[in-house]
This record gives sequence, structure tokens and C-alpha cells, in this order.
Amino acid sequence: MNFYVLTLFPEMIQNAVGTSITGRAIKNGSIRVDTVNIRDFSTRKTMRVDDYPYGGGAGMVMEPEPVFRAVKSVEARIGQKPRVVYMTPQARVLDQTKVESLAQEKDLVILCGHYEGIDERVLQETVTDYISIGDYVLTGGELGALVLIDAVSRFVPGVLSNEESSQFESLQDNLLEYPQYTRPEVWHEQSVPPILLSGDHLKIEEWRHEESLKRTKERRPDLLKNSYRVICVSYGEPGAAENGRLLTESVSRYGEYMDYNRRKLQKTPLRMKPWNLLLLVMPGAGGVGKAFPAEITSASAGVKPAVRYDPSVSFAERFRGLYGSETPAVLVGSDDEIEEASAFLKNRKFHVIARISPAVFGGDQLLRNAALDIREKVLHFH
Ligand code: 4GY
Repeated sequence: MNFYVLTLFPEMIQNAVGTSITGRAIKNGSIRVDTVNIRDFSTRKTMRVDDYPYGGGAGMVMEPEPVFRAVKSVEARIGQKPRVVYMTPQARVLDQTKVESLAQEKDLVILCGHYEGIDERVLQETVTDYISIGDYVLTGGELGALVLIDAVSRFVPGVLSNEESSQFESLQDNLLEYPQYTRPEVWHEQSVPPILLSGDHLKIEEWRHEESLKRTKERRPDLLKNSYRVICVSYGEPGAAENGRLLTESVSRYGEYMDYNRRKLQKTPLRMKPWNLLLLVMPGAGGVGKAFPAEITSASAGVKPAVRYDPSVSFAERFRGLYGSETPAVLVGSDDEIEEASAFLKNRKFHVIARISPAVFGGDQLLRNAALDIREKVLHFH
């Protein structure tokens, strides 16, 4: 991924990104960070780029023309119109979903203002996204740009090693991380929670989820209103089950997965809450099945694999126990299946917020984009 930072202080950007994980990512070619000095596009022989504000008032304002030319220089270099982000406190505050969606771009221009800001007219003409890193005022946009580059880079393939992986992060679920421990086992008379030494990965995953919830309630209760529990229900050939689990895991770290080929589940009532999300993966979605990694996660907890699919069981019969209560639902399957399912689910008080073609299981990139799209739609729904 290529970042182009338009700034009056390029060395501030280069010094910071050359260090630590972003430094390693630049060296291994996963990201590039190019700086463009806005001063190089000054229209005056003094090389100044600021002037007094019309209407009076304190401070100086950055002129439109040098900023415009700096943006155009990047467009000319890459041969297309990239997204242009302006770092400003007058914007929605950056969150993990926005970070991940920006990581899908090939090129990203980040515009840093100084003084009292930039002439409004050039912002109107060039900026596609306004982003704030928090409700406080900095002396310039550079620290914001650095925060954005750092957070986005973590989702660019090749930036993090396997151990550093960003695939299963709590913040995706609007939850805080659980507490971490390392050696020694006892420190200042305090022991590591025994469950972490048990070797029981399912129990550990459950414990961590509980700790994440507890911590979020205590420290960031505001996050919980945007937090939801993913419940994936699949039926069909074995590929559908695998794909259901893959999709669940890309949407949520703590998703639950159920195989509705199983007779017992069909009979058990499942009453979903408004803060649940139903992911329904139907038979058409198994065609391009992909082997599921053998890791143990809560999504695959307690599922006995390879229950035979019985196509003679009707949709209404299979899901006779399934009820929503203004619960959002995402359907994956062929057009016909989706049609039938959405009529049924509407009667059961679900709201279908997305219909997805089984083609999403054709590759990692497609799946990731679908997961992002789902997460954005659920946030909108809530
Ligand atoms: N907060 N989030 C921020 C900021 C400085 C005057 C416009 C922020 O992202 N950027 O405070 N930026 C101002 C300084 C010009 C940018």
C-alpha cells in the first residue's frame, strides 16, 4: 500500500515511520510512505504558503493553490484519483472499522494542515474523507497522519508477522482486549489465572471473552451499544459449514457457529436478541468450499463436523425453532434460496440487512470485504 503525505514537515513523517514495525514494513516493501512538501508548490517567490484570514481573526490560513497542486502532483504520478484524507478535529473519530476499510486502498493521500487550517475551497474540491484521531486540537495534522498510517498498516498483508497477526482482534467486536500475562507464574504474590495454565483452549477462549466483556463494561461502557454477538447458522453440503465458520470468524472474534444439518438443533428453540446478528449460510454457499484451518476457536466450539445434509427437509421445518426480535440478518446463498429465506425470516422478526452471493467464498480478499461490509451495515442498523 502507498501512502502519500502532503505536509509542511516531511521529516516529521519520515523519521517516525522509519522506526519499529512500519520501518520494517517499508524495508520489506509491504508499504511505501512518500512525503510531498506543500511548500514546493508555493506560487510566491518567498515560498510562503499561508496568508491572513478573510474576515480577520488570529493566525494564518494555508492558501488553496499550493495544496491543490500538491494533490494533483500525486494524481499525475499514480494516474488515477485516490482517496484524499484530511486530518482534522472537525470529523468523526477514527475507529477500527474505518481503519480496516482504508487498508483496502492501493493508494491513500493524507493531507496535513497547519496554523488555523486550509482554505475551505480546496478542501471541498479535493478531500474525500475527513478524519479525526480524537477530540483535542493538535498543532498540525502530522501526528494524526502518523496514527492513521500506523493503524492502517497493521491490516496490510506482510506488515505483521504471524504472531503479531491482526486477524482476531477484540476491537473488531467493539470490545476491549482481555488481560495478558507472562512469566513468572507468581509475581509480587499474584498468580496468573489458573485457567490460562490449563491447556484447555476452548475454556481459555471463553474466559477471555468474559474478561473482555467485563473490562468493556467497566472502562468503556459506551462501546457496548455498538457491540453485537454473531450467530452463524448454516445448512447444506459440508462446504457450507466450513464457509459459515470462515465468514463468522472474519466478522467477529467471538462468533458462535451452528450446523443446522443437525436434527437436534432444528428442534431446539433459538430466540435471537436485537443485539445478535444472524449469518445464514445456505446450500448454494458450499460449492466453492475451502478447508477450514484446524485452529480451535469459539466459532468451531462444540461442533461435530460432517453431519449429512438432508435436502428433503423444508426451510420452514428446518428453522421451525428460529425466532428473532428485530434481529439483523445476513443471508448467503443463491437468489432463490435468499428469496425464500428472507420471506420466512421477516415473519420471524428478523431484518435482512445484506444479501450475499456464494461467490464471496472464492477468496480471502472477497471474504474480508464482505465481512467489512457486514460490520458496517450492522453498525448502521443499530
Ligand atoms: N484531532 N485529529 C487533528 C488535529 C490539527 C489546524 C487543521 C485531530 O486529526 N487531526 O487536531 N489536527 C489541526 C490544526 C489545521 C488540523
